[in-house]
Parts: sequence; C-alpha cells; structure tokens
Amino acid sequence: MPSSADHPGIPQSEVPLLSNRSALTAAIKRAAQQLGFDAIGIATIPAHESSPQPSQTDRPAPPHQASIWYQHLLEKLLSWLTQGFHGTMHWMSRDPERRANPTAVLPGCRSIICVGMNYWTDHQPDERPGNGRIARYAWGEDYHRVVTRRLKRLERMIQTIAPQAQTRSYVDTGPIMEKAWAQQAGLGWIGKHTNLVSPQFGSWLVLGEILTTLELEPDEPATDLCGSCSLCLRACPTQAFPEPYQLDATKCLSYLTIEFRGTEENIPAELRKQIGNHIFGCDDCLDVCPYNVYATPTQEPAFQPSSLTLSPNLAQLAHLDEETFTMLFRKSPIRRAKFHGFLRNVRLAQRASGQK
Ligand code: B12
Ligand code: SF4
Ligand code: SF4
Repeated sequence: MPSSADHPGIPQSEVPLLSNRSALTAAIKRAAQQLGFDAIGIATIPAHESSPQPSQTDRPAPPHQASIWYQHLLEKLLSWLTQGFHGTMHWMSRDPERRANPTAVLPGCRSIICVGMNYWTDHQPDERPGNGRIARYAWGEDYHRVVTRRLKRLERMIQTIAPQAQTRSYVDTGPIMEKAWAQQAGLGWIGKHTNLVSPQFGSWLVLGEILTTLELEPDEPATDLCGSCSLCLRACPTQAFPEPYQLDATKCLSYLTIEFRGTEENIPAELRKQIGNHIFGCDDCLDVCPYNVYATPTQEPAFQPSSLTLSPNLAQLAHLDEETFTMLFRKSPIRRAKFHGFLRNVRLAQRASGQK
C-alpha cells in the first residue's frame, strides 16, 4: 500500500481513493506545490471535444466538432508556419493539427495540469569585455531534466489515487502549445514578446504539463495585462517582432544561437552584427518587462548559476574541444546548440568585442 511519504501533500487517508472532482484537483495541486512547482493551474477540455480529432484520420473535422479554441490555436500556428517564421525548425511544422489539439496526443484528454518553475536568481551576468552572455534559463541544470523528474513523480501519485486515469507529461518534449495552455490554466498571459508573463514571477517561468483523462476543476484563464506597454518590442536588437504577439524566429538571437545549425556565413550579415555578446539564447525582451518587479529569487538549487555560466570567458571557451564541451555541459541546456554551434557563437562574440 502506498504511503503518504511517497505522495507529498496527500494525507494517508486520501491516498488510494479520491474520486470527487474538487478533492482530486486540490490533492493534485497540493502535491505539485510540495514537489517544488511555483505555479500550478488546470485547463480543461469539454467532453464532446475529447475524442481523437482530424490528425488521426487525415480527414478534416466537421465544423461542429472542431472547437473554437483548437481552431484558434491552429490558425495561429498555421499563420506562423506559412510565413516561414519557424526557419529551420522543421519539427515545428510536422502535423500542426496534432500540436494544436491535445486530444490527438492523448485520446480522451479532459484536463491539462500546467506547471511553471521560477528560474530567476538575483545574480547579474558579468558582461565585462571579453565575456559572453548566456540566457538565464541556461545558468543551471537543464529545466527539461528538473521539471520532468517532478512531473514523473506527480504522474505516479495521480495514478495511485486515480488508477483509471491516463496521463502523459511533457516539458517542451511533445507537440503541445505550452504557453497557450498555461494561459488557459491561469498561470499568466502571453505577452507582446510572445512569452508567458506571470503576474507573480514576471518573465521567468519555465513550463511543463500533464495531459490526463481525469476530469478536474478548471482555473480561470489569465487576462492580458500588457496594455499600452511596448518595452519588449523596442528592446529587441534585431526587430524580430513583425507585430506585437508575433515573433519571426529567423531573426531572433535565441533561434540563431541555439537552434540554427548553419555556419557564420549562413547568418545574414545584418543579424550577425547584432549577436554581440549573446553566446547562448537571449533575454533582452524578457529583461525589460515591468512585471519582473514581482520576481523573487528561486529556491531551486538546480537553477543556480556557476561561474562558467555567469561570466563565460570568450578566449577560454574558444579553445574548448568537443570532449570538454560535452563533459562541461552534459546536464545543461547549452548542449542543445551542439559543439560547432556554440563555438560559432563564441567566435562571433569575439569578433563583436574586437578580440578577433
Ligand atoms: C519554438 C520555440 C522557440 C522558438 C520560437 C519562439 C516562439 N515565440 O514561438 C525560439 C527558438 C525563437 C525560442 C526562443 C525562446 N524560448 Co522557446 N519555445 C519554443 C517552443 C518549442 C514552441 C513555441 C511555439 O509553439 N511557437 C509557435 C507559435 C505559433 O506560437 P507562439 O510563440 O505562442 O506565438 C503565437 C502566440 O503569441 C499567439 N498568441 C498571441 N496571443 C495569444 C493568445 C492566446 C490565448 C493564444 C492561444 C495565442 C496567442 O500568436 C502568435 C502567433 O504568431 C516552446 C515549447 C512548447 N512546446 O510550447 C518553447 C518555449 C516557448 N520557449 C521558452 C523559452 C524560455 C524561450 C526563451 C526565453 C529562451 C531564451 N532566453 O533564449 C526564448 C524567448 C524568445 C521569444 N521572445 O519568444 C519557454 C517559455 C516560457 C514562458 N514563460 O513563456 C517555452 C514554453 C519552453 C518551456 N517549456 O518552458 N523558443
Ligand atoms: S529573445 Fe532577443 S532577439 Fe529574440 S525576440 Fe527577444 S530580444 Fe529579440
Ligand atoms: S514588456 Fe510590456 S508589452 Fe512586453 S510582455 Fe511585458 S508588459 Fe507586455
């Protein structure tokens, strides 16, 4: 018999059988909080929409079946893709209908448990000449690892208290539009810089979610509080926002320094010049958001920076060999750029700082 020690936040008496919707929702939220998630919310899917939808049959869904919400998501995604804003991220254009529709990912999905982890620390990047800059989300251990570990524990707990439930967890690891569902679940709103802004943590949440067949109690969707502000749009060094709430990733330094696999010469000259000291990711639009005043330092040890990520010395990094790169960044999101991409970024930053 499982003990409550295996399932933080749940009294022993509740462990095996929680069938009541609100008790189940409360127990899951309590457990998620105890597992270290900073933001937790539930988005739900009405029953008549929770059967598998078009992408499984390749036939368009009759209009009465296709929910307005999926259509909304699908339209946003298709418009982004047809404008080519995904660049070389071809995986983003694979089966957009599935990406827009969680019931195609988990047939019978009724609820999405959305979680966020605060990764803000009160350290400042050391941007003295000769150093590169690494985006905050990559200062510590890879959030995919940190969030996935906890979501797996939460999934196990859910399966114990509701054995009939099917669950599937993702942390940027599946075809889910995570920001849109987090907004529906009340974690924050999609800001003009296209990231989720939390009224409690500002720009600094990473997201994850559990899709489940359980019927849970939904939270209120969050309201957009951007108003007339446009600080993030003006802060972008490459004018990567064709309009508010829309990002042309091909111009974004985050894309160019993390996802883009080409050589220096494959990066258009006008963008190459703007890379500056960004050697992995970019926080420029996130940094200026006024809602960051509410950010408090994370208590999560895994997200604390090292001297390497806080003040990365370009001259030293330029001499890395592949084996050392792999060893240094084996638990870090920086692996994503791959050795050749990371060294390309370092060389560009050296050139921008007049070192080469
Ligand atoms: C592809 C991707 C990227 C691409 C493209 C970014 C983008 N904006 O699409 C690149 C490589 C550039 C990138 C960069 C970053 N990323 Co990224 N990325 C993703 C990924 C895998 C998919 C995003 C996606 O679906 N894009 C497709 C377009 C269509 O969606 P969209 O951006 O949401 O844009 C639409 C909405 O804004 C929509 N819209 C406007 N208003 C509303 C309102 C509602 C209700 C809805 C539904 C839609 C909507 O209209 C836009 C259409 O043009 C997600 C993980 C995931 N599976 O969701 C992480 C994710 C978005 N990334 C994340 C992070 C942290 C970053 C960076 C901050 C990293 C960094 N510091 O360098 C930067 C931020 C750059 C920026 N300004 O967005 C986090 C964001 C967390 C948060 N608080 O929002 C995510 C959620 C990963 C995670 N699990 O935590 N990323
Ligand atoms: S991450 Fe940097 S380059 Fe990308 S949109 Fe934001 S400010 Fe612009
Ligand atoms: S900087 Fe201003 S416009 Fe941009 S996300 Fe924050 S509040 Fe919205």
